[in-house]
Amino acid sequence: MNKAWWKEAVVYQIYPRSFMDGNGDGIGDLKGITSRLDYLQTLGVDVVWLSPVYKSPNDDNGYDISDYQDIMDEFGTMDDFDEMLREAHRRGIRIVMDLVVNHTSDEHRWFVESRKSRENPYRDYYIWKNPKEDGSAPNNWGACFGGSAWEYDEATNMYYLHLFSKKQPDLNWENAQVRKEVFDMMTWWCDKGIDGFRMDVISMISKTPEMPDGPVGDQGYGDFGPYSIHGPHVHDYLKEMNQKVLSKYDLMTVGETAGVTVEEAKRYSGEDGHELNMVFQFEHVESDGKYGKWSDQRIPLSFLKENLSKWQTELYGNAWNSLYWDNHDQPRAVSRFGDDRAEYREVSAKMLGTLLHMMQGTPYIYQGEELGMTNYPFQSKADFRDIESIHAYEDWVESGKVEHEDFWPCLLNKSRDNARTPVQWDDTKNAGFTQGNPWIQVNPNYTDINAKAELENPDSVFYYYQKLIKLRKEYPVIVYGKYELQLADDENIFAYTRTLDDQRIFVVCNYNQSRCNIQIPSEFSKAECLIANYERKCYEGTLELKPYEAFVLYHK
Ligand code: TEU
Ligand code: CA
Repeated sequence: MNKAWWKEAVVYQIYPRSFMDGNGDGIGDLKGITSRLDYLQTLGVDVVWLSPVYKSPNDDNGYDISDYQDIMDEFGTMDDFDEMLREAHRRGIRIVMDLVVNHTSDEHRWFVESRKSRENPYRDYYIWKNPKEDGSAPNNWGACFGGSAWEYDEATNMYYLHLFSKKQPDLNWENAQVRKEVFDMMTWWCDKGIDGFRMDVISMISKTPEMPDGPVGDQGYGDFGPYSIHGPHVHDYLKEMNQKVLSKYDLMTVGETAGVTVEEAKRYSGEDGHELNMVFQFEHVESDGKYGKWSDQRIPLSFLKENLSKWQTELYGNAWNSLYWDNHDQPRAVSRFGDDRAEYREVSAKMLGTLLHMMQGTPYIYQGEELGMTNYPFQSKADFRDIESIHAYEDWVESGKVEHEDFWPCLLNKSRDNARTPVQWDDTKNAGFTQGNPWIQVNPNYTDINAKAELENPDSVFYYYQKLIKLRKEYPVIVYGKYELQLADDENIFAYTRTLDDQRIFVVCNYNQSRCNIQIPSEFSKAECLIANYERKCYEGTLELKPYEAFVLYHK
């Protein structure tokens, strides 16, 4: 297996709107990020993935870009960006940018031109189709944020495609000119000195030209998936991107590839390096739907074990994993996979950190995860800011499909806004995030859960994460070792070994609140304990594991 810096790195995701407000307007910004770089250095992360900071009308919080080479007014200026980049590099932290090129904003000048006339030179930058004979949309596809994926445009009597909101028209990647614009723009950022790209829904850039109807789902719309995910030319386009841009710089690249299978992942991120370094797979976070993606269930251990082990085993030596529990589109890890009740929040957050960080792949920490931040107790629809959550409530409840009582717990459990409440820095007003009015509410538990308190407490989740990161740098077996699931049928324990030459680690995590027994294999009876979330003197023989107990044993 090839060695690479991005295989040894730990990534921290910043959602700028919610990270730190530098000027008191209630919205996180670039100066705010720069002011907290010391904190990230203390944590020990190597890379920051910055969610979009480009010019945007914020229909989808920056994932709708109106100028790829300018900064969103609310986040500051290009000078602020350059300063942040410089200050990050000075601390040995690399910056990976979000690349959102499946679609632009409808306010991007390309689209403003494109919709003017059928003859406009930018017309073919987007995907336009004639109405059906009765005037209806060209096919039955539904958009990710509700409604049809087609929007009628009166000026030219045609529809344009938008897989997300109608303010996010899809770019036409079949047009060589579009690809050239995107590659030039990427080159411009690389020349500025950025260190890589996280590529938004990159698996969707190639559509089957015929665009047939998809199988009809709960909402009455057809699924575009079979004709837009891993479409006919996606690998050609990424190879071209690699050849024309990526291969010329020392970058880290990660594709957001909803719907990816192991086989597809090997194509996107094969060791041969013709496309991307790694991809995000979604199976372990998207398997729990009750109403579409909405659900109120905790993901069962048996599923996690089987699924994560599959990715660990099948990509081994072929492609590289990215490891994550949460991000800006997912609920908080400890609330979803752990237990956020006061008694268990810290131990279960540490257990989840152990389970993930000892696996093979590059770990991603979503802002606040290192503090064990929790989901937000939303009270009513008015508390939501996220376009997806608001539309979901309208489409499921206000339409009369489902009772409020049935849907509400699912929305609470999975809303993207759970991840988007401000980072809790201290116990002063607004958790120290802003002096103004925050754009989204601060979780009321900030008086207990905040960075300042955790930095003062050697047993905090923060220092546990710091140690996990440090261990990865000290023990090559954590980066490169071969994974093997242990105790496959145990109903409480997620255990596995990693092996690199004569080095072995044994990772033990009690996923549940119930106590349970484990027999430590004699091979590990004289082993060293690298990290643990409870104090325990001896790791030999039969142990009774406490709720959410986790530890890692090492020998060589
Ligand atoms: O998300 C892509 C994606 O696949 C979404 O459907 C995601 O699964 C959904 O938000 C979860 O319900 C990316 C970005 O991460 C997201 O923030 C954007 O809204 C979306 O693309 C459009 O750019
Ligand atoms: Ca601000």
